[in-house]
Amino acid sequence: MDQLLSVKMDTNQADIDHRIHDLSSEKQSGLAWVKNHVDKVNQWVNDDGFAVLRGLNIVSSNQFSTILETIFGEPLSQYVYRSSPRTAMRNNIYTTTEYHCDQVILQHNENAYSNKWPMRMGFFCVVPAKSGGATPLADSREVYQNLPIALRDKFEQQGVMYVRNYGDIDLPWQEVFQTHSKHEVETYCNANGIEYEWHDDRLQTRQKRPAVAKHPQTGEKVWFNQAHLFHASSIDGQSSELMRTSIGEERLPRNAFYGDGSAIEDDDIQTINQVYKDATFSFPWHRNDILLLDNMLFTHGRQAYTGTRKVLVGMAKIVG
Ligand SMILES: O=C(O)CCC(=O)C(=O)O
Repeated sequence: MDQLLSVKMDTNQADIDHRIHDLSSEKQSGLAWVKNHVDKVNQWVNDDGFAVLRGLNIVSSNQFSTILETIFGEPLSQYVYRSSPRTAMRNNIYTTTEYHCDQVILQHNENAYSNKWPMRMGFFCVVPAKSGGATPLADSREVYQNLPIALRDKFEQQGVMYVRNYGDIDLPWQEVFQTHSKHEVETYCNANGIEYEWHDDRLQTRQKRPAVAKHPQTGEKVWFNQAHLFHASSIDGQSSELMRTSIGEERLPRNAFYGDGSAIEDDDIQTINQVYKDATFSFPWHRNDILLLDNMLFTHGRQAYTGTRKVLVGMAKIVG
C-alpha cells in the first residue's frame, strides 16, 4: 500500500483544481522544466491519480513525445489490438480516437478489454474545441464501490467475454493488428489468449478477461473492463436495434457477454453507464495542457464538441 490511499471518493471541484498545476510563470521551455521536475511530476500522478500541467511552452507533438518519455520512460511504440480509429504521428504519439465530433465517447480505461494495457497515459491539447470537447475522467475505484453489489459480484465471478468481428462496420483486422499477415495475427492471438476464427478474409476474435482488477500499487479494487463500451446496446442510437436484428448479436462488430458466453442484460449495462456518469467530472482544455493519467485509477472519455479540436495521446508503462 502507498500514498495513493489518500485519494478520496467523489471528486469535487477543489480536488480537480488541486490537480491542475499552473506553470505559466515558468521561464524555461516546457521540456527543460519537465527535465528538471521529473520526480515531482511522477509524484503528482502517483499521489493523485492524474495531473494537468498547464501553461508550459510546448511547440510540437515531437516535444510532447519527448516530455512524455522523460516523465514515464519507454513509450508504447506500436498500438496493436486497438479498438478505435486513430492516426499515428511521429515518435509514438497518436491522435485520440477520431469519432465524429457529435459523438460522445463513453468512459473507459484504455485497453481494459485486453491482457496488456498502459499504466500511464499522457494527453496533449494542441487545439481546444470551440465548445464541449473535454476529456472527462472518473475514478475506477468509485465506480467499483458504487455498483449494485449483486451485479458487481456477477461480473467479478464471471469476467467478460469480448467478441469482435472485423470488417466493413468496425475497424478492419489489418488496422487492429497492424499487419497484413494472417499468420502474424494468429501469432499475436496465440501469445495473448485470444481465440480466433477466419471466415475467408473475415476475422472473429473472442477474449475472456476479468471485470475487476487490483491496482498494483494501492491494492485497491478498480472496475476495469469495457463491457459497457462493447455491448450491443451501446452502439450509437437507432442503429443499435437495427444492427442487432439485421446482423445478429454474434456478428455485430463488437459485443460483450459474461465470461460463460451468456448475455449481459441491456438494463445492467444502463446501470453501469449511470454509475460511470455519476462519477464523471471534467475540466475545460486549455491550449498546451498536458493531462497525465494513471490508466487503472481513472477512466477517460470525450464530450461531443464543435469547432476544430486536436488532442494527442501517448502511452507508457505497459503491464499485463
Ligand atoms: O479525445 C479525447 O479526449 C479522448 C478520446 C478517447 O477516449 C481515446 O482516444 O481513447
